[in-house]
Amino acid sequence: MTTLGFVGLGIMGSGMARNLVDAGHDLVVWNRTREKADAVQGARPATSLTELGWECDIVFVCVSDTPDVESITFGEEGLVDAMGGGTLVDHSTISPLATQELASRAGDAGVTWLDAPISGGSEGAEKGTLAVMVGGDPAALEAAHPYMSAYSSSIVHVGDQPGSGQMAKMVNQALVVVNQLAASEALLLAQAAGLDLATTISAVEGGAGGSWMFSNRGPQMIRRDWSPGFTIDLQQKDLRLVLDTADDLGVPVPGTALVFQLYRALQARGLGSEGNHALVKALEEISGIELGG
Ligand code: NA7
Repeated sequence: MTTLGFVGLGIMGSGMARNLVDAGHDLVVWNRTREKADAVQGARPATSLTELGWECDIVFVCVSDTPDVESITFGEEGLVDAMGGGTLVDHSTISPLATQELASRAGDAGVTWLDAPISGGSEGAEKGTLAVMVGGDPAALEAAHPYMSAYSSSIVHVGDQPGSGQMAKMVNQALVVVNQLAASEALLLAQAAGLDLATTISAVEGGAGGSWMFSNRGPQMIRRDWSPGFTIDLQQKDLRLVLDTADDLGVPVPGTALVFQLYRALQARGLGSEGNHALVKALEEISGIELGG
């Protein structure tokens, strides 16, 4: 039986790991804060990254940012060296350029690196309906695919070149935030017009203006429930990557740049741990209109 490992049991990773256990896979887990590893019932918590690396054939990683992936894979405990072979599937959203370097170093140590960022929010991780965009060796993906299906309903191989998956995620994040901006201003418009907000969502979500953000985060926004499916702080980390990548490629991304600045204003107000749909608060400030007000 293939032994799987999962490193990083935050909002996304915990749901994904639970789905792997529910699908009957043998799963070893590790998380910096140990309690989150103990909370995944049916999985075996490892005492160190090294132990996890020794035991596992395929290791999934889902941590915050580029330096975090670097420290887990090539830091003191050296997950990649401990694995010594097999496949590492990085579900974190990190720099495409750094991914190319990490994949090359992993290859030198006999480990195949797939960059496989995810989209679909905490709901997607819980329900097993994430979209995964993958870069790297297609044969390694074919071998990992049956396990990844436990938490994904869409797995697309974007390219053989490491970093291709991360590039596709940049595209995804530009769509996410511009749709979030659209959802925010549309709901404020409905509020100012005196429309019933829930009814308005039902009326328009199936039309040409509908989006995942509008259907999933719109109802949360009108309840003023700012709990995160994805935090503003992590969204900003991704937008920095999008802006840097677009700058390198010479592509103007005015919508993404505007949202970056609006989130910056919310971070300055100490709201970085709220969900990315709290973007509407920046527009409420500008307009003097409050959802549900
Ligand atoms: P969360 O809920 O903030 O979880 C982040 C996870 O990453 C969590 O398990 C953290 O451990 C772990 N982490 C962060 N930095 C490190 C370092 N340096 N070493 C070890 N572990 C670390 O984020 P999400 O689950 O929403 O998102 C994860 C990724 O998916 C991110 O790239 C998104 O853009 C997409 P902790 O529990 O804090 O000890």
